[in-house]
Amino acid sequence: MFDTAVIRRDFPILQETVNGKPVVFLDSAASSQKPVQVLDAMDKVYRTGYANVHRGVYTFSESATASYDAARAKIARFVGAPAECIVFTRNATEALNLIAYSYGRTFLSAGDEIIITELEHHANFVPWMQLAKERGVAVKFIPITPEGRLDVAKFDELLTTRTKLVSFAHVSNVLGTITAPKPLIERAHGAGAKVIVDGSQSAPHMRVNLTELDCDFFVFSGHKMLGPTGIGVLYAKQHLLDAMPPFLTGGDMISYVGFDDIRWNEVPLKFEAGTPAFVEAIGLGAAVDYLSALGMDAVRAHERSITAYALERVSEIPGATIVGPSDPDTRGGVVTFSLPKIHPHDLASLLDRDGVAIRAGHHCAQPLHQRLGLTATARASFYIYNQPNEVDALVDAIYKAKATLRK
Ligand code: 7TS
Repeated sequence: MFDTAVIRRDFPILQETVNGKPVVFLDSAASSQKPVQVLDAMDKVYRTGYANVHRGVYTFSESATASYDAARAKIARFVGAPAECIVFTRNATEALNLIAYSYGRTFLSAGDEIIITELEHHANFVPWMQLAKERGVAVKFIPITPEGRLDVAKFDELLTTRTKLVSFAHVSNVLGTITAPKPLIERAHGAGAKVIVDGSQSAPHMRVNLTELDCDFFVFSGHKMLGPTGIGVLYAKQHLLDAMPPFLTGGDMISYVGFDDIRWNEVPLKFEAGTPAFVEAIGLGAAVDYLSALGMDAVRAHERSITAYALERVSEIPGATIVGPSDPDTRGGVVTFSLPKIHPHDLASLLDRDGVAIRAGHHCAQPLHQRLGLTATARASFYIYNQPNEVDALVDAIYKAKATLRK
């Protein structure tokens, strides 16, 4: 296990104060903070070797291109995939839209079915509902159990030869539920369907090996895993990338453009039209180096332990209801809860007075909140830099807020 106190020294923002209090940052599921190693890697490109990639034959362009390619290779190794199968996007949302536009609109037609789940983030919900509207495809939902797990028996009932795509989150950003992807992937493949795993909340927090997992598509965002904003990843099996038409077209994604004919570049470049966010990709490469040096099993063990402590402490608060599985072995580092008669936005504002940053609202999962019978919840989420005394600060601030609101 690593020493959180040492890690915190790498994060300048964690030395900041908010409203005169040391910041207690408990919103990493929305976006994580960045270590100096990532900031420096990006700064170095801008200061010492910046030029557009895949264009010049001069030194700056060649070194930026080499660093961009090296970042792709690192990220591929990090998730156990070949580098050709890693497409850079802006974020997980864009990666899911890419699949829906390119794969979905080419290979799905009226009468086909897509299975998603009730616990999805809007990013893995809205693109499929749009596709359904346009193409007459049906979307079905794997329900959740009262504990917030996927009802796998229901999946077997929904899965038919009409199912063309199955898409689900590896870890829920609200419930924390770690879904068990492997059996779902095997069953979906048995029925001839392709599988998308939304790894937005798993890739930052646990070891992921896509060769072992054998899903067809996997998506995640760099900014949730110590990297900068503006860079995300789509993984897809190479034969699928080869078969899929481009999503965006223009420069860089072509091998030949003439008046008579246009030919696409090889994958993954076929899906990277225009100047890519290569400095951000290099930053994400540095983030992956940082996480790899800690070891993803150690990252997971740290989060499991702080989540277990948070579940214990928050559940002791009178009236607090925590959603999602109670067993920390099967949940990621998010603790989402509600308190009777206190709106989560009021709670979050009062907590901010004590320097405690949590997220309040529906967390881009309105259908899930409908299922839970709640309009909004409060969420504390953890990462490598959080420590148990921050859980104590959260709980103390909640008691203070309850007293202020006399609830
Ligand atoms: N999928 C899941 C499971 C997520 O948690 C998120 C972001 C996304 C997709 C979309 O990621 P983006 O980088 O494309 O925006 N989740 C959250 C959250 O829980 N709070 O803010 C963003």
